[in-house]
Parts: sequence; structure tokens; C-alpha cells
Amino acid sequence: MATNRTFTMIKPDAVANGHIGAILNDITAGGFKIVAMKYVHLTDVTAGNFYAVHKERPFYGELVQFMTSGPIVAAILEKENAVEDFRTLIGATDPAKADEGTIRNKYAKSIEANAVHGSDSDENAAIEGDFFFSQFERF
Ligand code: RTP
Ligand code: MG
Repeated sequence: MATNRTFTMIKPDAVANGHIGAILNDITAGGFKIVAMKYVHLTDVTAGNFYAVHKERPFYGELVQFMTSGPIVAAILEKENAVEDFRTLIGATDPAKADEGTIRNKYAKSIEANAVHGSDSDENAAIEGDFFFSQFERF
């Protein structure tokens, strides 16, 4: 499998709880190379646009509110089979269902405040990475 890329965010709950360092450590220990990274506070407009795919879902308003509640770390990660392997590393959306040792199992508190984002396809990984990073901000 060729090396490819995924996109992640360390969400406001994990940032506020002091887990940036531990999560980045788990990500690099999991074999992912960080090829872009920034620390930003999303606005209603930027978070709303990022999550536009979830606009019709009942949790959309709360999700945008949560994702603007504090700063986040956004990053593009590189590894073989990056999208699938990263979703394995982070675990299920609901941390109560996330496997032992996964990032959400270790650092997440609820289905919404679930510590990290991971792209769900190669196509969305490219769209999400382009949303946050210009060509000069990725390596
Ligand atoms: P993500 O996109 O953040 O990696 O998470 P995911 O694929 O595992 O889950 P997805 O269905 O894409 O949902 C996006 C984010 O919305 C919040 N959520 N809240 N209240 C709820 O029932 C609910 N369901 C999902 C979570 O923050 C989830 O990660
Ligand atoms: Mg998703």
C-alpha cells in the first residue's frame, strides 16, 4: 500500500484537558509523520463550513458550538494506509465503545467531546487538509 495522508484535529476538550503532547506522542508512535500542523481557534463560520457535510444531522449545531469552544490543533499526517490506520488508532466515535489503548479510549469523555477527528476517506482527507493548509504550510 502506497504512503498516503489523512487529516486530524485535536479537539477543544483534549486541548483544554492538557492532552496535546500525549496525543501527538501516540500519533508519532503509531507510525504517522506530521507533514503540516497549526494551532487555531475556529469561528462559527469556519467550523460550520468544515462540518457542512453534517448540516442535516441533529447534532450539527452542538458540534459547531463545541468545536468553537476553545482552540484546536489541526494536522496532516502521512503513513501507509493513513485514513484507515488512523481511525483504528483513535477508536470508535463513542469513547465508551472505543477499544482499550485507542486515543479516544484514553482521552475522550463523550460521543461529542471525543478528543480527536480523523478523516473518513482519502477524498475527504484531501478536502479537509486543503481547508486548513496552503501549499506553503505542508511538507
Ligand atoms: P470525526 O469525524 O470527528 O473523526 O468523528 P467520526 O467520523 O467518528 O464521527 P462522525 O459521525 O463524522 O461525527 C462527527 C463528530 O460529531 C460529533 N458527534 N456527536 N451527539 C452525537 O450523537 C454525536 N455524534 C457525533 C462527534 O464529535 C463526532 O466526532
Ligand atoms: Mg467523521
